[in-house]
Amino acid sequence: MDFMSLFLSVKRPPAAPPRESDEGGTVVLERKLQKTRPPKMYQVVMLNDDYTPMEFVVVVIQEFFGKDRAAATRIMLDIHQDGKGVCGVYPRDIAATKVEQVLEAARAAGHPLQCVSEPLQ
Ligand code: TYC
Repeated sequence: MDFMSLFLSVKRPPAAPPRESDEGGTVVLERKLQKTRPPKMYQVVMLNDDYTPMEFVVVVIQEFFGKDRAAATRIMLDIHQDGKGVCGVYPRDIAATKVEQVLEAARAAGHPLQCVSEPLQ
C-alpha cells in the first residue's frame, strides 16, 4: 500500500458539525445556555425561650454566625422580643451544620435553646 492509500484508510474521528457562519465567512459564536442556578438558600432561625441566658445566645451568635458583639446582641434582643429571629442565610448543608452546632452547644451547656433552618423563596 502506498503512503496516500494508507493515510486515507486511517480512521479519523467524525468531523465536527459545521459551525454557523454568515456569508462573509465570519464565525458566529453562540453563548451557551446557562445551566447552573444559584443554590436555594435557607435561613437559620433561632427561637426564644425563658431559660437560656442572654449572654450564652450572644456568644453562640458570634461564634457560629460570624457576627460582632454589637450585631449579635441586636439579634439576640430581637429574638427575645419577637419570639424568633434570623441569624444568617446559607446554602442548605451549611445551614444544617449551623443548626447542629447551635443545638450541640446548647445541649452541652444544659440550655433549651432551639434553632431551625427554613427554606427561602
Ligand atoms: N429569653 C431569654 C432570657 O430572657 C434570652 C434568649 C434570647 C433566649 C434569645 C433564647 O434565642 C434566644 N434569658
